[in-house]
Amino acid sequence: MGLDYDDQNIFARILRGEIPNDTVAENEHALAFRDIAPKSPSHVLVIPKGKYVSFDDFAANAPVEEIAGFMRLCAEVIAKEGVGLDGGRGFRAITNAGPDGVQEVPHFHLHIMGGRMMGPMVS
Ligand code: IU
Repeated sequence: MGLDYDDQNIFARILRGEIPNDTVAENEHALAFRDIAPKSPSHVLVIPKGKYVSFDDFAANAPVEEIAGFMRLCAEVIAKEGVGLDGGRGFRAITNAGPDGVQEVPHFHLHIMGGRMMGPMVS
């Protein structure tokens, strides 16, 4: 593990089953669930089950099997939501990190958003 991790953050509590979530897909290494305040018709968060604060923490410190499991779950979500380029219209995948990235929840998560044309990337 890398950066200091807050065990009481909301996604840690979701992973422990203390708070319900609207699960889209799950595997050994990651969980995907619908964002509680969706900003697009399809808005899914994919989180690793390990304790990683942010993308840089995950990319630097997660074992490769965890990274692979996480990425494969992202692919499953994209296919399930019908937004992949093999038939769908595409999507945006973003992650916010730290104060400048305006990250609210300090457990690494990837937003996968689709179902509408996205606006400018930075606002
Ligand atoms: P951010 O990348 O950390 O800024 O985004 C956190 C997201 O987590 C944000 O889109 C919230 O709507 C979402 N979320 C959630 O899905 N369930 C929760 O209980 C809480 C936040 I708190």
